[in-house]
Amino acid sequence: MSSPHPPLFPALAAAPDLPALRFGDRSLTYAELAAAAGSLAKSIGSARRVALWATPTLETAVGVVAALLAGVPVVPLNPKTGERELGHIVTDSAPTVVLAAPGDELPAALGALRRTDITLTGGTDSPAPPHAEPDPQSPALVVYTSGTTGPPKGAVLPRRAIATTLDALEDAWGWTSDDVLVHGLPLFHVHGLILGILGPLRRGGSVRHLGRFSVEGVRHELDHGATMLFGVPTMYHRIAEALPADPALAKALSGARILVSGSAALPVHDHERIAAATGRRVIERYGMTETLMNTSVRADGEPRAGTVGVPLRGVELRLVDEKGAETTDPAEVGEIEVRGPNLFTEYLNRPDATAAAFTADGWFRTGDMAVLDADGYVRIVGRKATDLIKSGGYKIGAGEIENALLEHPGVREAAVTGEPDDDLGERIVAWIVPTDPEQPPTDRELADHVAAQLAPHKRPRTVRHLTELPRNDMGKIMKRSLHA
Ligand code: MCA
Ligand code: AMP
Repeated sequence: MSSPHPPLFPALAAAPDLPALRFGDRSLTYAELAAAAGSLAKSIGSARRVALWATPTLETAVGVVAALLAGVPVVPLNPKTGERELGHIVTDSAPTVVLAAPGDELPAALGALRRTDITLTGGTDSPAPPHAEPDPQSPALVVYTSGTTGPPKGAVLPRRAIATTLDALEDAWGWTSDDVLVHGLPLFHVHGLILGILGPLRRGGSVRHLGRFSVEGVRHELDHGATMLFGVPTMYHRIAEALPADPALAKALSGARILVSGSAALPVHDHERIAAATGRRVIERYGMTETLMNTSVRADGEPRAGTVGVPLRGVELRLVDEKGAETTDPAEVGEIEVRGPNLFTEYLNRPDATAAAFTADGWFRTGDMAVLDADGYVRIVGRKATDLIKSGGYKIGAGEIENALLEHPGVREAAVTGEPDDDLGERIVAWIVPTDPEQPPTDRELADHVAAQLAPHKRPRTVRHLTELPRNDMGKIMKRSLHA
């Protein structure tokens, strides 16, 4: 079947013998990936939407490529998602099939879906992609992301957004088929899955996934041919902490072509410690689930600590004041708005939220506050909503945690805030008024409750007890006075 649109992954057909994916001691060449994903694509071709049990394994990578080849939108699921959150995502996205590695046990919330095992052998028939490349506007992935209140929303990402963002990063980073990426990011978010798996595959290069992040794993892969590292600031913080006692780590990092950080702000202190020990400057890029990548320091540009670089090719970026007018003085703090082919199309089933996210002329409101250096470098200074917490690179809405805490019988009132944390960037703090002050729930009980309902990374790391929450005359909780 011929198609007027170029394929997302030309290397599947063009570079059969080159390595594509490696997870631990299991790997696939492009020909093997084309065969495995191609045959899976045939078996899911009629599905309306598929869910993907996104463990940090080779199967997840094959599953997402198969769905993309089939032109079936795929919803990556965090396998640690708790009952309530998983129930919401499945009801909201209504997949008909769930893709999982053979032997993976799936929770009851997925029981009604047809299960298709992801196998790594493709059978003997044609390894070529079975379907023509779909329309670039058609949905590729639905990725769930937290807001300040309510359950997570599904951002619908079209194929053109993925192609655009990955090609803009090729331009900014000089990313080629010779690059070998190493990372240990989770595979149910944009950073780990789209940049970290689909990125190398679009370039015809390769990726080695660590299964889970470790400083030792990074050192080993950079010592054995890896050229690029992707990580969230927590990972770079752990690298910076390990460097003084680990000269081999410094040597491995100094040999990398490019070290990239994103998902949250990289503290200047960690940036400088890594630069001092390795002679290499970590490059920061700035993105969002809804927009994919917006800006980056360029590989051939000046790596300026504390900035996220300049707008990527094809991305329009401006700062606006509270009234939505473009700031005339770029040195003044304003909200970042972006426009371009890298953007999502909508929040699934949420026309209200979609409409609220865009201006009348199509700019997306990021909620991130920034200033511009005179030469256009973007400096993010904070977020508009204090109720969005970034912990370990994960975006977490205070409201969803408050709702989960309020369901615990030992909690009468609850407020959730983020506090600075050297390792996580921000740590989740729960302020609670116990139902029975004589017998308050333990911190562990509350953390387990949130982990079981929502996800482990949303659990409070600190719990503080109060006799009442500070409220204004309207009864609204005054979060800013909590920390005071
Ligand atoms: C601990 N655990 C629990 C509990 N306590 N499980 C259940 N109940 C509990 N009460 C488990 C955890 O599940 C985990 O299991 C282990 O204990 C340790 O977890 P944790 O303490 O959370 O680990 P951590 O040290 O906090 O993790 C740091 C991290 C992680 C590795 C940096 O935060 C991470 O992977 N962050 C990446 C986030 C990311 O990719 N964001 C991208 C989205 P186990 O050990 O088995 O796992 S942002 C994005 O995509 C945009 C577009 C962008 O710009 O990039
Ligand atoms: P998410 O919705 O999980 O995709 O997270 C997107 C948010 O992460 C953005 O709106 C920013 O607040 C933050 N973010 C991503 N990259 C960076 C970065 N390099 N520096 C500062 N914040 C970042």
